[in-house]
Amino acid sequence: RRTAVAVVGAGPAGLTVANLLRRAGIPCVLLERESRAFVEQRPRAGFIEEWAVRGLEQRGLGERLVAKAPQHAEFEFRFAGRRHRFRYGDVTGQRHFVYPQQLLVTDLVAQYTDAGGEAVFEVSDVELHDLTSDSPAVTFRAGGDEHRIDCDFIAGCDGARGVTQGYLPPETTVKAHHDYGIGWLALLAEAPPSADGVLFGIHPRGFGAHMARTPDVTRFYLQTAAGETEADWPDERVWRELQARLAVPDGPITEGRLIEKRVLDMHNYVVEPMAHGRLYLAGESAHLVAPIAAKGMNLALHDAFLLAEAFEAHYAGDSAKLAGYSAACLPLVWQYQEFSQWLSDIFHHTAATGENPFQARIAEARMRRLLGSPAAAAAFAELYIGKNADF
Ligand code: RFL
Repeated sequence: RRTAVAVVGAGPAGLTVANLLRRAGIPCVLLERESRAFVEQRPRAGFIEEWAVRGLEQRGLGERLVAKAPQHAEFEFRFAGRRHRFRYGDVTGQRHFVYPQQLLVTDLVAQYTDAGGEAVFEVSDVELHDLTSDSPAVTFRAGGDEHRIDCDFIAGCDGARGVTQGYLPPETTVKAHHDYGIGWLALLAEAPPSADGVLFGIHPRGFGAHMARTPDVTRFYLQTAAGETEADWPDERVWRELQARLAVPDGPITEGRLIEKRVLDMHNYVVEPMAHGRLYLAGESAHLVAPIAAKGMNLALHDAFLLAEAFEAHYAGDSAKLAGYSAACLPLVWQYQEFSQWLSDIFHHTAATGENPFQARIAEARMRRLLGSPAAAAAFAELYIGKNADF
């Protein structure tokens, strides 16, 4: 069997690439390890930046998202027992769209398959072949049989635990990485939101956050010490810490049944370049950014837009964009990595660590500057809402 582009992974990156290829009339096959039902229910991200929403909309992929997603243009820091409203929409004119990732994935799967796109779910043993030849191939197992697809290109969109990144040769690839040395306990509670949006609690006991998701379900995060697991966090401790870290005199957190409790390992990486031969990586297969600033899915969409455009240009006779694909993606990747790290220093370093308060005082100084200086606030807002400057 032959196609133009084999796309490995049906997350936001792979589904966007596959939809855009389909729309441009470029044949492709989408391969996904999980079932369709599984990917349509996997809860992860929720905040999509306005430029990414408009990018989906302009490409005919954002209609339901724009119609349904609530928009946020402000959040609240809770610091030293007080509320500090931060209205980034006023400064930037842009907003976040709050749309759970599984809804975006559901929309993108439907649009792709309704348009006759070919997808194979529940594949295993994906292997890539002949990447530096003109005709690479993907082999895999599905439905008990072995399959082979010969193609022109492979889009590696299989996320942080996929296989395609492993095909970048170590001699020509650099993997930059950073470990935050802490964890986040990611929680979903069957509880109505306690505020209309995002609350970031900056507290000597560690970071805590609240994110309104739907009228009945709220996401929370708690900073945990390195090595702690879910077993260290019985429900009673979770609620005690959330109430303490997000405390203000007049606003207790509404509690409810915890339906997700998962420690996230807080680390980042970037592989450079994001391509080898006929293989091009997009999304978390190429770069992982811990969910501190809610950047991961936005970057996955950015890559996907650029990769689809580069494939289209190639089939129209111009290969320059494919050659420049990795270099075009990486500047935004590094801006978002840098911003996440800067924010991490504020979020996590106020936690009392041992006897030396140096980092905590630095973090407090940054907080006061952010809240007291309009210039500092504007610079922060620009990065928080994302790609609206040429950096
Ligand atoms: P995905 O979504 O992981 O999709 C990869 C797909 O590839 C499949 N796969 C394979 N398929 C075939 N063969 C193999 N060998 C395969 N191995 C894997 C997987 O099953 C999967 O379907 O990667 P992609 O497309 O790059 O998208 C990245 C985003 O999912 C990710 O960046 C975000 O979820 C990160 N993130 C957030 N990003 C935001 O922009 N805003 C947020 O608010 C936000 N919140 C979050 C988040 C991530 C979280 N977790 C779980 C780490 C909140 C959380 C809790």
